[in-house]
Amino acid sequence: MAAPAVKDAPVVLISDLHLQESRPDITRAFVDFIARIPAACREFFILGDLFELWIGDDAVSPLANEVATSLKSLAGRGVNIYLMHGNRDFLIGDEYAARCGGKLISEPFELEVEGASWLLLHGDALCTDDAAYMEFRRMVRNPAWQREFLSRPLAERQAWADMARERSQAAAVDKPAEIMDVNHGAVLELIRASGHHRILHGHTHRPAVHELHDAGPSPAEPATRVVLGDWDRNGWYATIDGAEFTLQNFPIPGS
Ligand code: LP5
Ligand code: MN
Repeated sequence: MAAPAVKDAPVVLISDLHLQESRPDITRAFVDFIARIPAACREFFILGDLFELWIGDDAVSPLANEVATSLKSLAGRGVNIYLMHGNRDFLIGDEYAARCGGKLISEPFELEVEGASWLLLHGDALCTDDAAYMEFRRMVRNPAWQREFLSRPLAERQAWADMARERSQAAAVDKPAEIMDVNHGAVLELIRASGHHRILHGHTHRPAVHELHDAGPSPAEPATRVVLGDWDRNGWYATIDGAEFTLQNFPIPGS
């Protein structure tokens, strides 16, 4: 069956592909998706967790090469590519972004499009009820910690990353589901402090469009929180075209 067309829009956004050697079906779906991005697209955002794990740009792999080649071809079609860090691939550096023909952006990123403005994030920073994660995040997002980590041999970095994954998976078993979602107060505070009434993020793997009646510019105009889905059985993306936005998904063949 032919893959569905990717919706025509000047801005296309994805997140949470968690690309890894053990899921070649998702890598294929990604490469195919990139090839199908319509000519109308001017800006393509990857809002974190493109990779399942990233231990440094010097960890070359066929997967990293294939992804870079695919994105570089999109850049060659005149599309601006923006990469944001996720909680799995926050060690992606400028060198790999350049190999993809893209640019690293920090969060929250203000996206101004004709007719609307959006605040883009990975989403993990809003999960403030997860105290253990917040502590882990503070440690690994510290530039000094990252410099020290990246100075270690690749095999040692891989061992630390595997250990962190195991510990994270074990911790998830005991965490109530609400803790692993965004904290509503943190969302309201972000909206208040930024002045943006439209936010879009991934991370939680709970794709949805939320209307926030307690945070809009007026009671009649709710704020909007769009959550991208992770790529597993389906691939997810959002589009923005002026004041219009959509959240789309399509089946991943062989998943
Ligand atoms: O991504 P997901 O959904 O599985 O879980 C996240 C949070 N977990 C993480 C950790 C990552 O999964 C694994 C780390 C990737 C690192 C790549 C680079 C190498 C770094 C090496 C680090 C030593 O992001 C999870 C959240 C969940 O999202 C939902 O929001 O709950 O948070 C945790 O599980 C945190 C744990 O509760 C506590 C931390 C465990 C890791 C301990 C490492 C200890 C290292 C000590 C060094 C002195
Ligand atoms: Mn994530």
